[in-house]
Amino acid sequence: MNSRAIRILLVLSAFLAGLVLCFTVVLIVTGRSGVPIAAPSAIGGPFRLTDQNGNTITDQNLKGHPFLVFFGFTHCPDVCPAALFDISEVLNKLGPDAEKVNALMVTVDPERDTPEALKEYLSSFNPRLIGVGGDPDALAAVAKAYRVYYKKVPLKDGDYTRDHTAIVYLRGKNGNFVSPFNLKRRPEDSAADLRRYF
Ligand SMILES: [Cu+2]
Repeated sequence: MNSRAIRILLVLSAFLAGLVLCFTVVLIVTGRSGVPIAAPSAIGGPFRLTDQNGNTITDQNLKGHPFLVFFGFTHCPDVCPAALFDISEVLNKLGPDAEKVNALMVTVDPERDTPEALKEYLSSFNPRLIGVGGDPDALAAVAKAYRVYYKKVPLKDGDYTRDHTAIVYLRGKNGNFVSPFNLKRRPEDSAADLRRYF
């Protein structure tokens, strides 16, 4: 074997060793979470709950229009009111076209968020917003389907708050999952984005 062939072999083996290393790193990185990343179609699912007027609301009722959905609660100190405010701004920007979209807050605090409490709370925001409550087990099942985590956190005064996932999801008019919806931009930009799904 001449020296040129040896050099080529050395370069080749270094390249292969690098490939093996890369592959191992990829395996470690992707394997670390232990759970496979959910396919988008696996986020969310059918539900049968109660809106702030005491009427039954199901995923079937929402078909035909895209909808935004997030999980929250009326006693939330900051995240939920901010999300409701942002969504209201987007709906305001849509004007009459706001009728072509639905927006839901599903409660993670069914003990306090009765239909009456949801109705009272949402009266400060865009009237298109739907507050969704219902049976705690049914709500837990919906949250699980959306990969939403929530937990009761006791406060010093004997009261409690809730930790919760605060992602706003966009679902298409067929009920299919589209993506998390970005509200960290100008409301007119969010509104323009939503129009693409009418
Ligand atoms: Cu909140």
